[in-house]
Amino acid sequence: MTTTAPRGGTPDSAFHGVSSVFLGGPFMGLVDSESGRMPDRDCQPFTVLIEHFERQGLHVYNAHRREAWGAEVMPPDQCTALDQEEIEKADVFVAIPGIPPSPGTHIEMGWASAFGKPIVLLLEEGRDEDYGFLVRGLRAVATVEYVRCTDIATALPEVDAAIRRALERLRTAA
Ligand code: 5HM
Repeated sequence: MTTTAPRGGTPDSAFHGVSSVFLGGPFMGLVDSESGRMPDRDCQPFTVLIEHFERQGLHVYNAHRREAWGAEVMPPDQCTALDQEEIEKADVFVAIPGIPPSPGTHIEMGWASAFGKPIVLLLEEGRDEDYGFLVRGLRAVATVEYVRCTDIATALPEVDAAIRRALERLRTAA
């Protein structure tokens, strides 16, 4: 497996040498069958993270926003190819694996680890047992930092610290 310690990056990014992040998480399971969109409360963790990262000068790859929160869903072949391409391009991978597990996000975690990306996984506080063994054990084979929280909006400093730890681990390993 290769590691891809980020190089370059925009000068104004708050994370040295990092210019982009891919943000994954539960999608189709959250789309309301009547409205055809994710309810606002389920969009909130993504919008909070997207705005937080963009304020820090990062380019954010995110399918939920790209596909209008369910209103403009791409066909499977298209979103799969695009997501894999964007994860390979991104300097950092951040994801919410989800309870219940998001199938697409689990595939993406596999890609991100195989690409050697620094990974931050956002887990629900006190629910470790509800995550798959390979989610909890991903740190054994990849550069993974876990953040456990109940409200992502109040955990943003921890998310940033976890990104920095993952980047540092990858740089020292390179
Ligand atoms: O299986 P689920 O829908 O929860 O998968 C969500 C993940 O797959 C997201 O992180 C997103 O990047 C990707 N995805 C996508 O890009 C998933 C779907 C639908 O499953 C989609 N576009 N239309």
